[in-house]
Amino acid sequence: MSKKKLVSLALGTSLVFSASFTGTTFAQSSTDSITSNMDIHQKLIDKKGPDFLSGKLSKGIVKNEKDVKKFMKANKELFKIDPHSELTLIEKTTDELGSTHYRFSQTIKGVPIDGATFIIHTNKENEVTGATGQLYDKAAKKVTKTKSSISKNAASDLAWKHINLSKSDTVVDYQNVAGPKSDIENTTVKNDLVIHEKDGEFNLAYKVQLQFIKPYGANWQIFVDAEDGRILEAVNAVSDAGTTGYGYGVLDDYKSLNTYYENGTYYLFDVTKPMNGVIETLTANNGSSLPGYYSVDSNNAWTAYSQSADVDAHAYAGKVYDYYKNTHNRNSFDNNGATIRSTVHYGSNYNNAFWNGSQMVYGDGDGSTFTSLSGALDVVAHELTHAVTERTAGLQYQYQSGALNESFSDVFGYFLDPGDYLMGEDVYTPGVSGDALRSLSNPTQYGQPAHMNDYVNTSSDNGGVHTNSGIPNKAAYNTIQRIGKAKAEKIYYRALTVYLTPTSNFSYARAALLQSAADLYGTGSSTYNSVKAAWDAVGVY
Ligand code: ASN
Ligand code: ZN
Ligand code: CA
Repeated sequence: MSKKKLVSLALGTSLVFSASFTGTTFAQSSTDSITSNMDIHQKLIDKKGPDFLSGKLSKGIVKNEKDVKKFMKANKELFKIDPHSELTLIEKTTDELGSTHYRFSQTIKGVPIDGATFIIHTNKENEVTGATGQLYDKAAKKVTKTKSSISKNAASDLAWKHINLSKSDTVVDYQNVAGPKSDIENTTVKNDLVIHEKDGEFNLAYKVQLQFIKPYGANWQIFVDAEDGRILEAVNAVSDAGTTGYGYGVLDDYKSLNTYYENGTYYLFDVTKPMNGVIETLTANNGSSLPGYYSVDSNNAWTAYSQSADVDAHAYAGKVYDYYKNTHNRNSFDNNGATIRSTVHYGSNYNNAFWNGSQMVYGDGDGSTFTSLSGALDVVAHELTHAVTERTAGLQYQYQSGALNESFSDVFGYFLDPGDYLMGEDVYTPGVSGDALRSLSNPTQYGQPAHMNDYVNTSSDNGGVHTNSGIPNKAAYNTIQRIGKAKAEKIYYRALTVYLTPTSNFSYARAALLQSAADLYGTGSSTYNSVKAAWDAVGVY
């Protein structure tokens, strides 16, 4: 990238360089005659001055801070800063070899430049043998303000706001949740006024450090501009806790898993998504209290039979998250990156799965009607879509709006698992092959109506929400058959999130889907006409 320059070193009472530094250089042993027995390594970072310099750099005696600064002043071309006004001694130590290390912070009017630590090393003869670290030669000119305009507290608030959390969100409730817990119980907030450098820009900033373990392990370093409150940079220094494991699902299929390591234990805790929260999987251990306990493993190989429901709930929740994010740019069910929690092994022989308003819950089935319900991607998609519906259309869970609520969950179950038009086939009646819970293509096969003529008037099942969903399901099947999945999913997502409301009925859904088709593909387009025909065919106008 940048050209290599050989730097010649002239030895006198002090060090003088003849070359100017414009590129990253690593030059070994100057060929210059004067430097005969020198071994000089240097690495220069573009325009920032020396980074690492070693060798016998001075002949004179350097015994104290004053001498160090004098030495640096004499080599101003190299160090490029004024040591008297810009260096603050942080620490002076002498090691067992008799070397002394003068550790400085570069400061502008007493405010440290974050990361600008510079160390001068001397040997036991008090000769300078090394100069290491980072100095910013442009800082003194560029930094004009060293008094902040906003308060420290305001900066902390802005930092929390930036990561979409408040301090109270990070307090661990050890009563309810087992696992990842450490002995650090309290969230720590640190806040210091510094000069922040990025890409040659210098800004007076509050360096706010937010350290916590819930909802994910974090050591955030957030630089808040001390003049206008802008976020200059935000980095979470904790990323190494996220790990990748593997396991086998309910159908004994191999799966890679995003897990989390802490204190010798792995958790089904996925921190890899761009969420505000995480994807986490817990187990009720066949009880009925929620959320239960984190699923744990000692070696990140989730291979035990008893872990298969946990493996699938976790992996499939991630798949559904990815689907909504990648296909619809929706970040989790609330579109604000909320934590997706699943609890498996709920109850005993429990033949159901549900979204309870804040998390997903899966039974293991009784082994004949169902096996563990998280073992089916369409079931997981169905349940998580209930959460999406709740936060968007809000379809009331009774009669026609309830049947639409059910239908949208089934339809997105198909979008996630488009190999067939069946729902729940992977976990339904493990002893019988080829059957399912419901079918979009042939609702009547499982006792559902497929046309308004057969609409079931009942007060059970909240007005037949799992029965009459057959009608909009069949309309969805007709639509997908005519226009394909890619267009259909765009239309369905748009209708759900933009047009449908809590009290929408079938007729309204038809209108909402048609409007979405018109928005996306044009009124009267063949796509639009296909949606129309799909609903005509089930008798909904
Ligand atoms: N598994 C069922 C569903 O999601 C639970 C329920 O009746 N809501 O539709
Ligand atoms: Zn449902
Ligand atoms: Ca299916």
